[in-house]
Amino acid sequence: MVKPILAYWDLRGRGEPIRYLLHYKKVDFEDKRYPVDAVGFQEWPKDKNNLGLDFPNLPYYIDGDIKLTQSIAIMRYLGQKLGLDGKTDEQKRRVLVAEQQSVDFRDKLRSFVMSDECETIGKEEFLKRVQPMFQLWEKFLGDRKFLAGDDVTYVDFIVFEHLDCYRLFHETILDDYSSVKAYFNRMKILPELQEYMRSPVRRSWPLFGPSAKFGSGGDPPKHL
Ligand SMILES: N[C@@H](CCC(=O)N[C@@H](CS)C(=O)NCC(=O)O)C(=O)O
Repeated sequence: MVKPILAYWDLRGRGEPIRYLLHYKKVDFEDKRYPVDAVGFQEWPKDKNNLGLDFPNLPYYIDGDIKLTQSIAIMRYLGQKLGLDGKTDEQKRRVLVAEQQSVDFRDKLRSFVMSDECETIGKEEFLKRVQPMFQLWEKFLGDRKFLAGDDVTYVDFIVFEHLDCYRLFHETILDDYSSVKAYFNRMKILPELQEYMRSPVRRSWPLFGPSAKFGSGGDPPKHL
C-alpha cells in the first residue's frame, strides 16, 4: 500500500504540528521535505501544479485520492479521521475556538519576526504586547489537562508547537503562566511525541523560512 505523503519545507513552520499528530497516532507516512535551498526552490515549483491539488501550496497531504492543502484543514481532517477532534460537544466546541485562536497566536510571532517590527518595536515591547494572549490561554486552560479537557485533540499539537516557538524566542515566556507551563510540559512528555522528538527524522531547527529575523537559521538558542 502506498504511504500517505506529508510535504513541507525542511523546517518546522506550518508542517510541524501535522508531523506531531501523525507521529502521535503512529501513522506510517512519508515525511517529504523540500530543502530550503536552491535545489528545493527549483523542485517545489516543478511539483506545485502537477499534483492535482485544488489550491497548490505547502504543506500538502496526499493519501491516495485525498489531496489536501491548508495546514489547518489538514489538521482538522486528520483530527476527525484519527478520532482526535473532541469526544463531547463541549470538547468539540473548545477545539474549534482554540483552533482559530491558534492562528492569531502564531501570526503575532510570525509577523513580528518577519517584519521590521523587530527593529521598530523591539523585543521588550513585543513581549509586553503578547502577554494578553498568554493570559487568555491561561484562563482557557484553567485546570484542564489539555485544551479541550481530559483528552488530547489535534489542536493541542498546534498550540504546543506555537508555545514552543514563543519559548524559543524568549526562554522564560511561559514562567508567569502556571497552567500554560504545566500544559506545555504535559504535551512535551507524551511518549509518542518524545519518540518522534528524539528520533533522527526530527529537525528541531529552523522554525521559520529564510526571511525571518529570528528562527530562520544560524545557531539555535541554547534552550532548544
Ligand atoms: N494558509 C496556508 C499558508 C501556506 C503557506 O504560506 N505556505 C508557505 C510556507 S509556510 C509556502 O512556502 N508555500 C509554498 C508556495 O506558496 O508555493 C496554510 O496554512 O497552509
